[in-house]
Amino acid sequence: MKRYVVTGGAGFIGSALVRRLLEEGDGQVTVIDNLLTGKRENLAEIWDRIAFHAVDIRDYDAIASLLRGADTVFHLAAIPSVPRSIEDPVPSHEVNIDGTFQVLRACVAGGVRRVVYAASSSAYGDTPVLPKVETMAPQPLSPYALQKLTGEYYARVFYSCYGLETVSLRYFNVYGPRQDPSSPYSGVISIFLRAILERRRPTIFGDGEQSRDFTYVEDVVSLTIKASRAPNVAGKLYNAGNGGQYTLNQIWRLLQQIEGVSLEPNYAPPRPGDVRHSRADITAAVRDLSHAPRFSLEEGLRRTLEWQRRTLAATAR
Ligand code: UD2
Repeated sequence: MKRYVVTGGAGFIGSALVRRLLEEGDGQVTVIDNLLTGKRENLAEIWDRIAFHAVDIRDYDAIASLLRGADTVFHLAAIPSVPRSIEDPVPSHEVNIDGTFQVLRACVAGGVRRVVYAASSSAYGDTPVLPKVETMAPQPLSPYALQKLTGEYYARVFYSCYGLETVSLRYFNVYGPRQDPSSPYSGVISIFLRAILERRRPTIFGDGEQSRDFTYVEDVVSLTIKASRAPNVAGKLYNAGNGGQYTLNQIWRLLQQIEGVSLEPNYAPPRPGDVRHSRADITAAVRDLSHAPRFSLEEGLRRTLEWQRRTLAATAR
């Protein structure tokens, strides 16, 4: 039986991927996660169906034995967040760059068939043209953006130099159930949803007219699995976005409508390293990977809101 390894599999996106791999049922699933930002509870009801290892990807010896002989390694382990990488750059540098290097090296040594690497849309920075196409020159604006870009370059070089099949997917602002709203470094949608449910005013950094291609987690998971199977994509890079573009002000207005409340946001100075506008050109992913995003922003927001409502109610009990 095939074996899949998901690094960062106890995280928000990783645990959604693990669930989907189990649903598809054609292989065993090993999860590697140091539980720094990941959580065991993200895997609660599937815990007995996976092999879980609380291991850090910077520990080569520990990961090498776990990656050996795997069919596919989905490398999602990372320390996310642009502001976190600015305020505390050492851990994110070590995990996102050194950790990725160790994963790739262990995959070569262990004869892994393919690695799918979770890259980031932040690589584009503020290049003026929208939508962002993979052929554009990257322009990282933060340590986090640079680190994730370095991971892409490493992935490509491990294909050209060692023949390891790698595919990089630039995830575009992924949101959905299990995204933790409690940290200031969390994705903005999770923070906004918690605020609206608690009837609090959110803080918007800047004028709120910055825009993002918010992508629902299940669409990213589908694409990630497609990237692990598609022919003739080794060494390549694809945008993993929805193709849409919403400002933060639009998102907050929409949430107020859905919940039937009126709450004026607090506006604060823009964050350093912040990108102004982001939207994916998904032509290449549609063509080569049969990418087909299914979730509109409204639908994704409603699902995520319901998950947060249930979680809040459960913790209040
Ligand atoms: C970047 C990447 C994204 C992913 C993510 C991982 C871009 C365009 N996107 O997301 O693909 O790799 O990093 O962390 O680079 N904000 C508020 N109020 C808050 C929180 C955030 O106004 O309480 C703003 C923030 O200043 C930014 C926007 O919301 O303008 C989105 O911030 P985010 O942290 O959700 O994600 P972002 O775009 O840095």
